[in-house]
Amino acid sequence: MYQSSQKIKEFVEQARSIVITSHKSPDGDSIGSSLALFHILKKWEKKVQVVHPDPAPTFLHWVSGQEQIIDFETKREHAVAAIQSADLIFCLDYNHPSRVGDHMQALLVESSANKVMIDHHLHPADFCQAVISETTACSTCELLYTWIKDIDRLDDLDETSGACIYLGIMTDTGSFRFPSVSSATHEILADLIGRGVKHYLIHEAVYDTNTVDRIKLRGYALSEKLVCLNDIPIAYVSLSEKELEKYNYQKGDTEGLVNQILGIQGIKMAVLFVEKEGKVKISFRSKGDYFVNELANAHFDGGGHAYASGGISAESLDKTVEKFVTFVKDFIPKA
Ligand SMILES: [Mn+2]
Repeated sequence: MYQSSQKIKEFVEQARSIVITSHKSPDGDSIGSSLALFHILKKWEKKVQVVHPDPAPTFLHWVSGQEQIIDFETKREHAVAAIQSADLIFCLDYNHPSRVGDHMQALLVESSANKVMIDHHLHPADFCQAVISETTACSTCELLYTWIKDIDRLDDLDETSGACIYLGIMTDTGSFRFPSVSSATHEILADLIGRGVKHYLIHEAVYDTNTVDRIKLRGYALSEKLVCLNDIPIAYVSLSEKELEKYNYQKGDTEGLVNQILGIQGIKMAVLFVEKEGKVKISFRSKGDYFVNELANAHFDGGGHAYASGGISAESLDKTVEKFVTFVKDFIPKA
């Protein structure tokens, strides 16, 4: 990693116009890493712009610098101009150009700028001149911090950029609970708090943002719609478009609901079916020797990680659930 770190530092020193990009459907790690790097490069008096494929979700609007993100969806001309004039492009929290969406991907691929990847996802594609790709890292923010440390510039991290890094680590680790969290992760967090980061405000800003409708929808889903299958440790919830409307559904309102189902004692696989625009979106979560990506892949046109996958069905909500109940039996590990 040390060699790549130095090379990236040289790229930055030579660059006249830097663009920071990240993947579609921004999350805490993509926004956090992009804006942390943005604040640092500003300190180095670099010309730097952040260009993302689509706008940040409202629960991340508080992040310092968020309003300066140029998103390709609503500020296309500005975004195109920024990418075309860049001589250095950072690709943060993704490792394949397709992750930025068709239109932005074409621009990215055509650009003759040097490209730098900092990422922690599996199977990186070969499209960057300098790469930090560590699939065991808990987040891109952790790798970004390590880069800054490697090039001996930790003194430039302050409360603002530190909060961005804290955000990415917190959201990508389910608040520091996943196996990807190491002692090094906690050392980084301790250092960030030492630099003035108010960790409790970040937790509040991200997690204490429920609307009354959202809480009621989740209450309804869990009290009225939870189904635990007989004799097997699998539970699911299905929600129709009508039910969502009743609670004035907003994008993100069912976020994390599937994890709550997985949190039931003894449950090894949790599934959430949500009817949207005539299709059914499916979220799978699991633990132990239950691997949901195989099921998602075999029957629901999906895939993902072993313990967290997604799928889609063009059949009705009822039919989809019925199909799931039938096929899931083939994916129960033999004792
Ligand atoms: Mn990430």
